[in-house]
Amino acid sequence: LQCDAQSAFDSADDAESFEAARVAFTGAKKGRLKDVQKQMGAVPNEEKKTAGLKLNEVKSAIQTALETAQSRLGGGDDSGVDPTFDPTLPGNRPIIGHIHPITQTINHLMEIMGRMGFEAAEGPEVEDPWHNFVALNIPEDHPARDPLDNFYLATAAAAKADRNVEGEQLLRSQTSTVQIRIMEERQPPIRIISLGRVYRPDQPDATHFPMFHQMEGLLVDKNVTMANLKTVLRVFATNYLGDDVEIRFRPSFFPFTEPSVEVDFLWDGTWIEFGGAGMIDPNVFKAVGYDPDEVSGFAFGLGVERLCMRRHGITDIRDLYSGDLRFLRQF
Ligand code: FA5
Repeated sequence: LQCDAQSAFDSADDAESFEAARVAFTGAKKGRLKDVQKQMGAVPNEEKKTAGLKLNEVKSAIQTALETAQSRLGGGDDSGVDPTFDPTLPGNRPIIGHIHPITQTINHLMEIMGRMGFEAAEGPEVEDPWHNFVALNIPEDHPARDPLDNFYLATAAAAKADRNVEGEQLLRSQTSTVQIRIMEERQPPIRIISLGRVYRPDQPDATHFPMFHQMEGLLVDKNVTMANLKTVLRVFATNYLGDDVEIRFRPSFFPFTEPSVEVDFLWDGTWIEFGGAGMIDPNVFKAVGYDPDEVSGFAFGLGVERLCMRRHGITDIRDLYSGDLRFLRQF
């Protein structure tokens, strides 16, 4: 038995043959050592001592052969620990991902506006023409409703004809829709912001993308003036872009504000538009059931991507949506 075991362990050259030898000789149930042990009962009393000593000798010789084979094959002890494992080396950092720069920007903007008392509100991305246009004083024949400037949801007939036509619903083209939804639900005073995605069939370039985010602001109360609007936008811009940011207001036109302005910041010597704003048009107040002689207010809609780009020195909006981790990991 001892000779058989010795040669079996000596000739074991991989984990499989080692395991076969281990089971054959030292296996708890069918191992040959076990068989011999079982036969000890039949040994006459006077020979028991000698036989016992011999058995122990064989057992320890087999155990030695087993351990020699085990360490030769690299198993070391059988604690399951890889002998090449060095617990003092630094570990591999698990890849857990991180928050997208636009989401980080949204959280930052909410925090700044929150300090000025603006509460965050939300509205749906699939809208009806009432909230996206009509209540915002954009009549049926207005060019802003053109199918070429909006993503209308296909009606069955339009889909069949493969045409994008003005239909029941569309992907909202601006967050100004949320102004209407909030005013329909609540009474003044109101002070909210709404941050979310909007969609326009714009040709992508360094400053345009067909899906982007806006931060809408709405404040309605008594005796609100254009000076209040300009102060809020200035305080916001210096908080987010730094005390030395230069911003300017240009006269403009939006159907839902009167007067209206466009707001620009200076970036490396060039004025870049980052939003539109103005005093709420009386027709909008009427559409939501407010009395324009009783209340006044302002609204603004800012491009979130452009703010994020200016703060972080990103020169192409498309980088934000390329999904390139080498770019995204920098934020
Ligand atoms: C509006 O969308 C108005 N709703 C803003 C407004 C709100 C005016 C409340 C008055 C009162 P405009 O179309 O200019 O305005 O868009 C606002 C900003 O969105 C732009 O200044 C720009 O920063 C951003 N923007 C517009 N189109 C794109 C685009 N394709 N990609 C990225 N950003 C865009």
